[in-house]
Amino acid sequence: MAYFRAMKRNILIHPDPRLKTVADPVADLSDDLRVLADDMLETMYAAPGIGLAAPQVGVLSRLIVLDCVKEEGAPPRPLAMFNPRVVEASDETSVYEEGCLSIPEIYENVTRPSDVTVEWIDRDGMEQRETFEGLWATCVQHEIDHLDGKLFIDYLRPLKRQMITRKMQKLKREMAREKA
Ligand code: K2U
Ligand code: ZN
Repeated sequence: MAYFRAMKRNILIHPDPRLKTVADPVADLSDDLRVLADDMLETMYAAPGIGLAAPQVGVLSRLIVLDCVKEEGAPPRPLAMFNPRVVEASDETSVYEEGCLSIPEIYENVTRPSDVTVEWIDRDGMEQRETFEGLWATCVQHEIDHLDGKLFIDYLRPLKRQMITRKMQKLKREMAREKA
């Protein structure tokens, strides 16, 4: 068993065509994909964030990681989900002020089903099925949206979305100037 050191990855900033692309299903689990999941978890914790999807680090595969444990001192619960899909969603909805590591410093209210049942393949290749509520439900839906090229700003009114996109384009120009 080769041991890999996790390595932080760069997070793509909106607008970027890779963030609007539907990611490909994972055909076979591999050590490379497990390394990617570990790198994504390290990147997520460092951000900090509570979720991250592979397209956000430029990999168009259906893999997300999340750890929405909020209680201080509670043990972390890092989850890696391959080919996750929502199989049931409550009619009841919740509103949460969402952010996104690919759209820095922007927070807007998004309404989503309060509870979702998700099926996925875990890092051992086992089929998993679990029902999430609260922040976990919001986060797993936000991440699965990323796999379908959908960003939380797509739920906002067009004018507001355009304003945010222009703001991100300005930020990217400034970041590029700093690097130059
Ligand atoms: O996908 C991402 O960009 C990671 C988001 C996931 C997320 C956004 C909104 C609501 C739940 C999850 C990052 O975690 S944004 C940072 C953050 C941290 C704590 C709570 C909410 C958002
Ligand atoms: Zn996001």
